[in-house]
Amino acid sequence: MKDALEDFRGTVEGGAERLLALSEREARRRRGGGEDWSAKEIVGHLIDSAANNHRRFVLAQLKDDLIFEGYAQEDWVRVQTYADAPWAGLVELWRAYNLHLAHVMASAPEETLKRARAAHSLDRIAFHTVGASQPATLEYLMRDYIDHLKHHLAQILTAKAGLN
Ligand code: NI
Repeated sequence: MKDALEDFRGTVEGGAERLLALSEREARRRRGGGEDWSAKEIVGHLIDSAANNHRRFVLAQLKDDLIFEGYAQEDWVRVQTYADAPWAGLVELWRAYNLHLAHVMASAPEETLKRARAAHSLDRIAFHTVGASQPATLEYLMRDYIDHLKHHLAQILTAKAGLN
């Protein structure tokens, strides 16, 4: 987990720098294609993911199972009108929230991270799901959170490269 966290901090710091290079106009532009969130809405979605997983990362250390509710992702983005929020503020919140989550992840004891939990909802809420009949770990949930973040970050940064 230690290596993953070093890499994660680098992704967040480097990602924030590259995101801030987008203009307000670029950040508002809908990308078209299958998923039509703008960069602002994708970062908003990642802030929602951070908030929901923050709770999970703490609660997982206070109970035996890994059973958590999902959340209505599209509705969360719509209700918060991320498209109207200033870009630099969203990126700063995303950066700071994730650096705190890196701290939370680093603070979790190794034996808590690795403990196999038979009862979990990762067959429904994970980015890369775990079958309901297989045990899951908190470390898996944390790594999965990082994979989800990288997936959406790449969507924004790849789209930007394609704009010029
Ligand atoms: Ni997502």
